[in-house]
Amino acid sequence: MTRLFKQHQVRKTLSLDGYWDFYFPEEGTAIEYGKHEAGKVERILVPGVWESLNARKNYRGQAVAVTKFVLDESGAIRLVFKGVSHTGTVYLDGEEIGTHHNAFTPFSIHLSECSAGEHELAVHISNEHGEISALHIPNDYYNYGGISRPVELQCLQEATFIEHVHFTPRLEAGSWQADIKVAVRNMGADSKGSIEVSVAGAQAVLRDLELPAGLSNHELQMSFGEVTSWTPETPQLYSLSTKLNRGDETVDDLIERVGFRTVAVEGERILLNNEPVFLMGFNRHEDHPDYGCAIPLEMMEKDLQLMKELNCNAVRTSHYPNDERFLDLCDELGFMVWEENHARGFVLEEMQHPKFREQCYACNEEMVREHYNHPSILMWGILNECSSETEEGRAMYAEQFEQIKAMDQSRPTTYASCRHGGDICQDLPDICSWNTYYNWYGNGRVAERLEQTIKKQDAAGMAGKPFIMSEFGGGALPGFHDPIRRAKWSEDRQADILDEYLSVLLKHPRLAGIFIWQFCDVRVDEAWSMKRPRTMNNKGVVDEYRNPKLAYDVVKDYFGKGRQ
Ligand code: ADA
Repeated sequence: MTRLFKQHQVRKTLSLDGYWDFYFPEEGTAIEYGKHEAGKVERILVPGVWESLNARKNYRGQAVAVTKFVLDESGAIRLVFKGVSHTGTVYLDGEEIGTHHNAFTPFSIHLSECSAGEHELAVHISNEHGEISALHIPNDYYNYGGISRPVELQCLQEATFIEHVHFTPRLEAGSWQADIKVAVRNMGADSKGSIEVSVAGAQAVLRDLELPAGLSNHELQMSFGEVTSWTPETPQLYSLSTKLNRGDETVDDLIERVGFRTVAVEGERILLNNEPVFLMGFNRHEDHPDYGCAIPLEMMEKDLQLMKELNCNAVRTSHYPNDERFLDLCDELGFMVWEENHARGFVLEEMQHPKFREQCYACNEEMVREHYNHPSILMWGILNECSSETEEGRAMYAEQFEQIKAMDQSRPTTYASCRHGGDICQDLPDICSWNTYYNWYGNGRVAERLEQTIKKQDAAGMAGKPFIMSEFGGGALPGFHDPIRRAKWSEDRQADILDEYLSVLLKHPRLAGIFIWQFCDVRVDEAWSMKRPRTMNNKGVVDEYRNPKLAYDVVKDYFGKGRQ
């Protein structure tokens, strides 16, 4: 299942999930498409990662994944990959048809003609580090290999189809309006058609539209009568149906799910539907020992139910765009989401990787374009803990914020900084966010250190803007207890660290939100293993199997009481 709702009634879709044949090289790390059948074959369930096989637990390299599908009728098609980890080149019947970098954003390939009958679809996949990727580097989480999110075949009635629709709600004098943008891709010759949009009982039609070859954008405004606003307490969703018509015939459609809500920043507060909100939640990685980053839907739901039980209202998708089914669940369950692009902890030299700019640009574009309609996403984040203390780094932060604002003016922006010594980018985002580990990496007192951070960063450009504590926490090895609660890595010490933090943060008037680092323990790269016992980042409040640690009840209690 690629989404939690049906996206098409007219366009035919076929899931390509299921067993795929993965060919691995016998020795070394290289395998070539075309000669792959000489390799060793394993069947892997898609979505899935090869690390789910014990024999491939530590395999970093390449594979060729192959499946077959049958087309009943010839015609235009679209292949949609929701996530290939991390770089994939796609072949249809032996011919290269596309390539994509970055595990955490979807991509699609459209073809104006594909014959009826059986076809072979193959993806040459790599999860290697080095030249190939500026974003997937050995990191404090694991870069898995595989087809980690769903794959879908779409059979188009014509070579013209609705590529995406963006819905932007506005609240004007107490009544809801919306700006709607429809992007139509025409793979054939210039033509004409009409677009019909319906949502929440309202309808609009754009008639006699020119649909030139390539991509064309069409805009309209709509007004609404009685609708229920989307809030964490009332996460009301509406179906937005868009049809492409030729005369009386509907030749293509796209259904999205939207919510009526606005997000704004006013002084130090974040406003949802003009009311201040306080974000209280976790940083969450997509990670599980059995599934890697290819978390099944049921597991995503379980994570969110646990977060509900912990009285959270928010989640940060650290450190990359998440599976859209997770975002669908957040929309339904009323979570407020900070979604961010894929970049963690780059020093300047890493930001100067020859592919960094282009890969970040693509990631931002795909993230905003594909996740635009989720009402749960309240803000876009970029470049967690990158080089915001240098002029060169600043230029990249500025450029990426500009790129995002050009695509979406309806959401505020932020980035999580740890450059306490000399961050020079605090003027760039709408919201300033800081990662601090006052009583973990250091032994400071939270109350005192927080005042110092606020004073310093207010002077450096944070004054007058919302301030989010985007990370804080400490590590605990599951089952390790220290009766006198002093030992680092004990569950007791972790519980005390969070207790001290939460007692201070939830009382402090300057904060607009807090995100604990982190929800669950996650696997890290081998390169991090010497500072990460068990080769895991152990700062989860639940372990990697989601079993609660001592800190669980502490957090539940504080979040239950909320802001003091
Ligand atoms: C950083 C970083 C996280 C994680 C954390 C930690 O703040 O953003 O990804 O590495 O530190 O556990 O130290």
